[in-house]
Amino acid sequence: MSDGTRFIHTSDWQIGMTRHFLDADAQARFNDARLEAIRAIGRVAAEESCDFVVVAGDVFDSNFLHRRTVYATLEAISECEVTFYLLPGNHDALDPSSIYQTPEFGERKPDNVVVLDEPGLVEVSPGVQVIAAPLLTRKPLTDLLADAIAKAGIEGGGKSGIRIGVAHGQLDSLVPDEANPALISLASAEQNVRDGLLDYVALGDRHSTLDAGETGRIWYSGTPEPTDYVEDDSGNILVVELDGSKCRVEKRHTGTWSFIRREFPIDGADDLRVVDDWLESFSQKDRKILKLAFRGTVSIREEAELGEILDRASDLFAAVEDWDRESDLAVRPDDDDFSDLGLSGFAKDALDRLVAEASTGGTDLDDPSRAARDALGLLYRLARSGT
Ligand SMILES: [Mn+2]
Repeated sequence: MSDGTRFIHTSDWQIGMTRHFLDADAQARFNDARLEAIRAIGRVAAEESCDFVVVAGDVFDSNFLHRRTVYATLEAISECEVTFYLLPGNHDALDPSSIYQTPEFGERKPDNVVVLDEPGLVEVSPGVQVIAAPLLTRKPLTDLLADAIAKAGIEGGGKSGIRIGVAHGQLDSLVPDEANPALISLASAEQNVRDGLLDYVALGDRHSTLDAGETGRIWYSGTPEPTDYVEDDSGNILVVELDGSKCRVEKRHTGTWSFIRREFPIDGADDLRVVDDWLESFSQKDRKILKLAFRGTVSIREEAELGEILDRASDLFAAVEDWDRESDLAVRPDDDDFSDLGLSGFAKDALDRLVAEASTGGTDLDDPSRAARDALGLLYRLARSGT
């Protein structure tokens, strides 16, 4: 009988996730990083002499992935020396279309993979049990952790050994949304911990790491590779040690990608240098996804320069997105924007008309002055590249 164990808690691998702002090359690197995370987990498990790994849901981003992706996932796990217990989450629910029931998964499933495909108790190592709460449908209608505990029939009785709850979904304390019947009750999870029915609760669904509630034994691991801008602490796994009455949880950073949002005030050429320096300051740019907003007023010349800076960045970084909602950049033609371009004749006439039109203000997409400013920006870049 065991009174101690060490294991890895991870979740939300989202293998196969696609992001619309990544081009084909960047998407391929993003996919690779998610597979590399599995190998990183295997290395940490070996270093820390972990007994097993629990993946608390959303191993796969979808039930409909190319079999190449399924193969690659299972290959990566098979290279690790511990057993991985995979819980179906909402993205990879154990419904009739489940990826876990496809021939490609079944035929290539290595010996060190166990799918937690039924609610209830599973012995994962001598004296250590998991209470699994798999999603059998994308949108469950009850608190599946509470259901799994009820099904396991452990309430009231004493226990020997160690018991770990594994579930996927939001805690009611985090999403006060009474309309969602599937929220996991934090109060009852904490009560089960205090009563000694559960020694630890491994949760998935939130992509940021979180120590939930007061017990120090109920955690979201977060995703091992970031998936979005809104995550405040993603790219981690947890090494959990349960020993007698003690619980120690150590966060280990595994993420190699980052999502970064940033807003810049722009009011002249110096501010453009700030943007350029900030972009240059990053290492591993090909694993950084940026969303940028600019506020202020620029001349046509400065707008064109900003365009060049961003064009270059978009070929250096994994992606550079426009943060439209937060952007408010007014473009004002200055007389000296075009004086050194040496335009004459009909080009000069067109230039003068565009400048007059552009000066009428208006920022709506269909405003003629905006079209005139865009045309001026293009003229500026074309004329400059021709000189
Ligand atoms: Mn997820």
